[in-house]
Amino acid sequence: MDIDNSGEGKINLVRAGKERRDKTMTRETVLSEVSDGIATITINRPEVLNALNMQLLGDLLGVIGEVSTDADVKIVVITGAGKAFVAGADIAQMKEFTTRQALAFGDFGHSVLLGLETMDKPVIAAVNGYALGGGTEIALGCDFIYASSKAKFGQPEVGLGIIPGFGGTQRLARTVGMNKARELIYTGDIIDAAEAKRIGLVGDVFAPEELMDKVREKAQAIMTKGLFAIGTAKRLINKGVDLSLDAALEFEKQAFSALFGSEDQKIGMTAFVEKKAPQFRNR
Ligand code: CO8
Repeated sequence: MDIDNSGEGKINLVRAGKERRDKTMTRETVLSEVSDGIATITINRPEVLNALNMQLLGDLLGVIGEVSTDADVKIVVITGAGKAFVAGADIAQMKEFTTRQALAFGDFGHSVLLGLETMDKPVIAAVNGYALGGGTEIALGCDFIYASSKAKFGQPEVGLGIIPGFGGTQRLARTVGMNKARELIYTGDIIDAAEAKRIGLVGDVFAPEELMDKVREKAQAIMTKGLFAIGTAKRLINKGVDLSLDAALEFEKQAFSALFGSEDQKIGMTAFVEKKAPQFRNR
């Protein structure tokens, strides 16, 4: 498929048919392709290992908005062009920031992460190479992470005289525990994919040439389930973590019972009783 890299952010329907719709929603530094219900977002500044500058964050936010509201998109995969996932925020741009500019940059980064977290569709990080600083933080904003055996993770910010500023001090601790997060952030150590899997940062590790196929296989398997229910579970997991257990359990009870008013609950349970595969309608 040809990717429209005009940078105008326009939607280009490449092939439209009853069973299959492929399209690209492309910006200058972020490519997006939708195929068979999966939107693949590729962060695309390979000449600087996909370092995040203001323009890239804006492009990414735009694409996240598009895929989250596109009815053809059921699941989202984020990866990087070239040998890196994202080697962090753009140090050359950040170097001259004032405190106020750094705050605005931080706000922008947090909006991107919240866009991934609050989207009611699963988002999988396919980490193909370096995911350092803001790169690990973007992966942490996804629902889970699969990695190439060549991937490397770390929060090296203290070596630059700053701290992780796109949520790393909070989401890393929530994912791998406070002790491990302190160790990684204080040392700036870079860990490989196997170690990232061992500490629970990464769900699974694949050979580099297999990564995207394996991630799409997992995405296809998830798409056979009730996506309305998955979106509800995502919201509960992400919101519940900041609530008291009592409040979170009440929230779960309400959401659980509300799903009995959905078409998918009738479809899923009827299919089970009739020993058929469910054809969910995601509503
Ligand atoms: N920013 C800008 N440029 C970068 C970055 C970066 N983060 N990473 C790599 N590049 C550039 C290099 O400068 C180089 O450019 P050039 O060819 O013009 O010299 C090009 O990418 C290729 O990089 P290398 O030659 O260094 O490639 P290597 O394979 O030798 O090394 C590394 C790869 C180990 C990944 C190395 O590039 C590196 O250490 N990069 C920086 C990693 C880092 O420190 N990341 C953390 C950045 S800080 C951050 O992410 C904070 C996030 C929150 C901000 C919140 C603000 C409020």
